[in-house]
Amino acid sequence: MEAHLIPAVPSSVYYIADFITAEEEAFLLRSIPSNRWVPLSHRRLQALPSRLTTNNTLLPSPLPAWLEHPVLERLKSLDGMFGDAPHGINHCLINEYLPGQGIMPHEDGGAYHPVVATVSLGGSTVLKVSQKRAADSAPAGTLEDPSSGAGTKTWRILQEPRSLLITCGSAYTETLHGIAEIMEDVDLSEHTVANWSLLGDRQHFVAQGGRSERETRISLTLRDVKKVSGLGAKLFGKVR
Ligand SMILES: O=C(O)CCC(=O)C(=O)O
Repeated sequence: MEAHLIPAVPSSVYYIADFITAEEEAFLLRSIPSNRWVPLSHRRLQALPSRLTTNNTLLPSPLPAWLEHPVLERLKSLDGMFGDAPHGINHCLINEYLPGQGIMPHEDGGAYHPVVATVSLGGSTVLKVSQKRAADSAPAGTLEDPSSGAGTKTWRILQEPRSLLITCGSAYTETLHGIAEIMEDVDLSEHTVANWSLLGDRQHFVAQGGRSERETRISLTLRDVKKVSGLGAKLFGKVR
């Protein structure tokens, strides 16, 4: 995994270009249930196997079979990234962003084991990662954009379709992440993109003059919810 570590960003964020093939991407896009979307004002999402209860507990149910190959299988083979997670991986949040849509800077918080894997499908986007300020150490949830804070360190991570991003360690606990609500990401270069050297197709962005028009993007964010209600923990134990 060391070869995939994004330099300069707080430790540890890994980027793997072409984590899945174009055929696998098409299979995943076909498999996402069309009747489970929850519309939000700026995007839509669905949670598999279900949303967490009010006290951040997951009800007992396995992840759908279509996530097993290639996504879960391949994640399990990544040098024990989820090795310390109590159940392996038991939750997948699916976000869909149309051009111009994004997500406010936030942290994923304490409901999850502090490792998150994001598989990107469809379009490219820039994830903005920023160092939390003291004032951001509030309870987990959606936070105001900290980019106006003087001296706040930020990094840009370009997520190509079919890539995998893994965030853990102090990057999980000490940073916020968000996606700007814009139609096009601009000024993409080795000087402005933290994972430039790890991109699968840098030339594509160079040829576009450092610009990338947003297209519909779907992300699968895979995590381990720490609290599973009693029966579930026994029936659907560690996914390894
Ligand atoms: O779509 C993404 O890449 C980010 C999703 C995200 O921030 C989240 O699910 O908490």
